[in-house]
Amino acid sequence: MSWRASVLTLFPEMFPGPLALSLAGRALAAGVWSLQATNIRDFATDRHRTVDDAPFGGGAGMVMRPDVVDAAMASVADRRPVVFLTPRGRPLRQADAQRYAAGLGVVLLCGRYEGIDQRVIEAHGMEEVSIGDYVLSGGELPALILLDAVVRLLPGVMGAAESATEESFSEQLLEYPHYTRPADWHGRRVPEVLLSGHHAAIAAWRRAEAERITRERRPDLWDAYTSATRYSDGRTKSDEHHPAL
Ligand code: 9D3
Repeated sequence: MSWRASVLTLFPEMFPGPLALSLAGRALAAGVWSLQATNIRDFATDRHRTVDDAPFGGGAGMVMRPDVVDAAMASVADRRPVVFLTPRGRPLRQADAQRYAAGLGVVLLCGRYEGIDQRVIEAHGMEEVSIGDYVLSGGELPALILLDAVVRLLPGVMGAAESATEESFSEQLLEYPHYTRPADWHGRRVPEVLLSGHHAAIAAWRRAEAERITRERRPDLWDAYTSATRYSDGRTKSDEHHPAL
């Protein structure tokens, strides 16, 4: 059996969307994974196909009904983890993508409105996941992003060359700058060391640049890196507290 994604959404036409045009789309056509988008509204029971209602306790906005979401869940649920995409979830990490890729697949629940009744979240032991601290209009684009992050990790989706590059310090740091021909573009020269053919010097320059960019842009990643690794000058974080005499 291949890796299976089921998506519960009020906008099933958004799937596979842009994924069909990429690496993930080729893998989908090749049968490496499968995608099933289910319209939650198909599980409403009233004449108007209502999926939401006013919040108990009052307040603005509407809440998705637990009975409708549960019926949609029952139509797909098996032993796969259920991920509810929500702005209040834990931030999605590469480690989560790796964990999902190693399993049978995922059931992705996309919220709309203010949220989903808490009881159905708890009843199904859902993992609540966010893709970052900005406000979107629903969980569908986050679901597509999660799928893109996971599917590229499935066996046979990416070439060995690309997957092999994610190792050692490079996976903990932002990328160093890249250059290609021409060596002089509108008077902007490629850094001389990259033209030198001196492989050790090139590797050292790239690592120093990756460290500089990470320190400037992502103090959170820099802290994690310096707690675990050697700087390009060979010192460690603990050397800062025990300077050489
Ligand atoms: C007034 C409180 N809002 C929370 C910030 C309510 C709300 C806003 C937007 C509830 C849902 C949404 C729609 N967003 C998602 O469903 C969503 C999301 C996001 O907005 N940002 C980052 N990750 C995600 S995952 C799902």
